Amino acid sequence: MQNREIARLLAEVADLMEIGAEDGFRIRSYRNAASVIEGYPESIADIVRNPERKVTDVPGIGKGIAAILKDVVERGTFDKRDQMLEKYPPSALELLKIQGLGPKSIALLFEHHQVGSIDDLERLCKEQKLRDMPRMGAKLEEKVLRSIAQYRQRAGRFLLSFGQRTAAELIDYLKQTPGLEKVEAAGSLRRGRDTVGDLDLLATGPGAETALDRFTTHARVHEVLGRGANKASVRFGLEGLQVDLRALPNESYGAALQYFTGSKEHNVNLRGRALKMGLTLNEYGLVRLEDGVRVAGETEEGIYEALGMPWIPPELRENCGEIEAALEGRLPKLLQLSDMRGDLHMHTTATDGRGTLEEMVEAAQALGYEYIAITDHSKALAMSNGLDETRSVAFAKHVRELNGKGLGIRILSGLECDIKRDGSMDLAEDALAELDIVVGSVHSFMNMETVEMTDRLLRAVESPNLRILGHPTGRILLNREGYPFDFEGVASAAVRRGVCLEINASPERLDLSAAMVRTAKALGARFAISTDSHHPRSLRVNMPFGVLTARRGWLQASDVLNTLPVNELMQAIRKP
Ligand code: DGT
Ligand code: CA
Ligand code: CA
Ligand code: ZN
Repeated sequence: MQNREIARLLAEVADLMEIGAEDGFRIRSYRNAASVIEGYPESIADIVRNPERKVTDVPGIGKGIAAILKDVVERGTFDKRDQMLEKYPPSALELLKIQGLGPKSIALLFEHHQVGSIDDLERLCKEQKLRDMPRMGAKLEEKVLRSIAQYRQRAGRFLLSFGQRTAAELIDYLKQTPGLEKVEAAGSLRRGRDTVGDLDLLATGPGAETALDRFTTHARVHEVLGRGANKASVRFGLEGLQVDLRALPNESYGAALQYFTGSKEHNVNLRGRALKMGLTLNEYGLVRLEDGVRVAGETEEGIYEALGMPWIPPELRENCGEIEAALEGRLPKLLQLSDMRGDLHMHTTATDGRGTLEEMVEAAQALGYEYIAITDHSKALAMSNGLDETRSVAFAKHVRELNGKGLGIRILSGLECDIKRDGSMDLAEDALAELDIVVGSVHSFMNMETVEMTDRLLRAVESPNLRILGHPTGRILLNREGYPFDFEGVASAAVRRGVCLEINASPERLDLSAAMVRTAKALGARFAISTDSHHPRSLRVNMPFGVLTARRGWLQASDVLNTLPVNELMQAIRKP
């Protein structure tokens, strides 16, 4: 069992215990253990099984959790979990994912109405029964109904980062099949969508059919959904992500890659174009209608070429004008990861980061960056030990001294300054003026009405020291919608004020979304792609997600602030 799966079991039981209003101390110890295990570099199951090791040597794992881990490794569950699942159905966990309902409310609903599923909850709201419950009201019914609709939309989808990890694991495994020539992922994963529904793997070579058997017998396959002569579908891992694998002949591999990469809308448009040229396009190839001769199919490039256009990068294949642009020779020269020369949003141990300033600098140097901005939180985030004016000014001075030492990388003193409820900055402007760069972000009071939130952000971009609007919508993928505001209005104000919009590269955020990036670009916006790292390794891990999102938004290197060489960057962010 993988660390991630063990962590999930613990976290789920903690959630159920929360619904059961059990001892907070114990709940916290489960959650802490889950977070330690999830981030632990070695396999916890291996340590538990190894008689020469003690799992209690892992920091944060005590005797109680160690006993649970032994149970989990031996039988896939543990006593407390069995107990909790007797008391509450597993579907109760789903209820926790509905925004607006905390564990206390769920416990109440369970007690009074035996609500065990989302459907039950929906019915209760529609029958207006929530309003009779303690501390609930008609407004909550509305909110819960909205949250349920949103939940259903995202249910069954997974973060791109999770899809990529799973695909990489399976591809590594399948590659060991003798005679397999190629295996790669198509579908939304290849297009770089922020979430994926399922994985679409393609394989070719004489070993491709053997690979199907290897696939369906993988140790983490929970269910084989189907197995045909050249296709198999499975549910993979505890999360139950569906994965399809297709075995293909070499001569139609390119056609299949094109077809299964999608998007569906892109393919429909492309097929229409083919028909006008007297050609038919499907997953087997591109064929001339009059005489049935195959004109392309082995490679994707060959297909696009035969249709009179250059190869279109998968990130653009959403039928948003890319085919027309390709035909007219005006596809953008998309941003690449290697264009990135620095990172402008990260945290350290001074607030809620896990790496010291030195460790972050080292990680950035390993990436060959010219500069990084350290942007810890400001004082409004008291729980994260955010910086006040005094600490912030001292930090700016410290960074000036560090840069005097010739580190080979420029450190920018920065701050992720909270945007307060009224749109003013959390720290006084004269303190902010001491810093090289200020990222302004909303972290609180996200439930404002559209007009108020718009005013708040419009005021924020007027701050003379603000350079970047951080994670502009506040969304958390598969979890929380962004707050509502007039995006075009705020983006236009940002353009006028020379404030960049962040593409937050954390795979849970990807905020702005690709669609918003494209809208803002049309308004003349400039962007910063930043990892929001809370750990040194995130500098490397997150950036590709930000770049993918930018590419999906049609961005070129010139649209992005942190592709600039250090001198030009310092010019671009200088004080008026
Ligand atoms: P997902 O899995 O929901 O994140 O999104 P996709 O784009 O991976 O969609 P999926 O897995 O249903 O199908 C993969 C690709 O296969 C899709 O992007 C285009 C192609 N495809 C699937 N079904 C159809 C179809 O009915 N018509 C056409 N033209 N293409 C299809
Ligand atoms: Ca898919
Ligand atoms: Ca699929
Ligand atoms: Zn933030």
